[in-house]
Amino acid sequence: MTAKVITTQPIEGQKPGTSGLRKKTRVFMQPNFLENYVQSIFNGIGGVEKKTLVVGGDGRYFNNEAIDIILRMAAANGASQCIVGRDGILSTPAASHIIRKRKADGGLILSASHNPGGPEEDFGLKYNGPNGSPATETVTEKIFTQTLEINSYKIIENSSADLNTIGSSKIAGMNVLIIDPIEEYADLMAQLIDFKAISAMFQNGFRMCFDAMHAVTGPYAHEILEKRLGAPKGTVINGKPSPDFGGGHPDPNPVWAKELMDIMYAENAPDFGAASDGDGDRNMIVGRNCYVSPSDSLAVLADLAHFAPGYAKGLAGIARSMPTSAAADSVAKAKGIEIFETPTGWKFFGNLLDAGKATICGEESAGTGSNHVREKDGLWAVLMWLNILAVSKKSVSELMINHWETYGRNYYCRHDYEAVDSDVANELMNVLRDKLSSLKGRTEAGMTVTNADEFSYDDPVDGSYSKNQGIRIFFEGGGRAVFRLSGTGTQGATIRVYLEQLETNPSSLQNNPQEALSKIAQAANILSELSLRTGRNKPDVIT
Ligand code: VG1
Ligand code: CO
Repeated sequence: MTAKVITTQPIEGQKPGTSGLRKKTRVFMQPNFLENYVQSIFNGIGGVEKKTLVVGGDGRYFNNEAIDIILRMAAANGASQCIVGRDGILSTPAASHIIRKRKADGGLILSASHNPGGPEEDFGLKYNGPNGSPATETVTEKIFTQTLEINSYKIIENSSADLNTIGSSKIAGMNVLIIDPIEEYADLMAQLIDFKAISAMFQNGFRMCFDAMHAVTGPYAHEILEKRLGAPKGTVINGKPSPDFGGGHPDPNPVWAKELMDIMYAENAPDFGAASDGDGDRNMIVGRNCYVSPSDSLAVLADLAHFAPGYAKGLAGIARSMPTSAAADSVAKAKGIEIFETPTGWKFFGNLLDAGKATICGEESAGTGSNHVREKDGLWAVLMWLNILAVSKKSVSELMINHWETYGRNYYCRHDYEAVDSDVANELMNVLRDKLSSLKGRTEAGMTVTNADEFSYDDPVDGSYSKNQGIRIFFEGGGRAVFRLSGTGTQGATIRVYLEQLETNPSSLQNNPQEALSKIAQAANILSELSLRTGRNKPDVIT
């Protein structure tokens, strides 16, 4: 078994986005597409000779074929070992944990996350560094440069590893170690979270529904919730990972997790509902008749994290992505700790976590996590909520009302316009960018603009600078609208419009968010000319 050097040439469109490279599965399956990208990752990180890599994915269509290619390429490039999740499956947070715990040199995670899977849907691949964090922009830039210059890749032919059996085998000189990641992940959770308090709560009849959405967290949730915490069998629904996620979008929001929403808003609903996404890093939290917006969830977790043993000493700081609401800022202010505002994407939190500046991080897109790994972590967030519910002995809606009464409520929602013609979307952003300086003082739909800018970020740890990270329009009275183009879509452009309004009047804390935000939505539409330019009168998805 010797390494073959295969001649290739650059393939267009291999620029990593918000979270690695995502494309239609068919594109990834084209000759040399995956091979070029994997070799470019290896080249971009200075080679993999004598290195140990963690490899695994969310089990979507093409997962194991892609792992087979990656292993043969890693062997041909001189890696000493690849650690692979059994059956080729690793949740994203578990992959991050395994990289850190086993001191690997990095990892390759195969997932398009919340995007649907299947031969006609999406596939993705991203590289995480030795700290377990998604590669920073400096590294993804290097990888991208390699994709433009590549002329050959190395691969071992005619060899493959058995991914289904725990233990070691060899591809050429490289060791392939198949592990069961669930134990290791569950043990980590048990260190951070008060499992005893949660078990007691389940024993007292607390009822929960966890929707794994046919995605990667099913086996983890069965193990932790039903086995270790003693929740009744049937607590986890859709718990068997499937290559096309049962034909749905594994995106835990009220639209795609409708089955769970229906359960939680029915008569005799359970006390607590939760869901996670394709690769297990996102979460949705819903109480009985009470959906918790991800930005609010971050704020509550940050506020009450000390209920969990892993955070009993308090937090060093909180970090949130820019479009996430300022609910967490109010908590940070009250606690006298620092709040960091980063561009969208978990890769921007890695440095803050490594430097000990932030303990808890979150994004409005249903991602929350802490310094226990370097990815957002869906099940962790769910367990933190359970811990808080068990210790506080309050319901989700009681906790939310308490929170709003203390800090005010940041009404929040996101409108997504999907599969918009890319030229139209870019033009909309360009025109809006050009008129930012003239918006101040303008009033539309009764909302007066106090400021408008384009967000950029100076990383306080490594000094790197990231520009063009979203257009912000601020309104009198604490309102805000943000415009961004998605960096994870695979078809045309997705325009995301993020709407927020702070409310402190005690009698207005329990209104319908859509109504509370309707004036800002109107003003945002007029100022951006969104309907005019796209011909769309309503968003495809509201979360
Ligand atoms: C989206 C979210 C972002 C998240 C990213 C990856 O990116 O907005 O907050 O970090 O997905 O999440 P974008 O560029 O499409 O807005 V996951 O769970 O899909 O890895
Ligand atoms: Co995800």
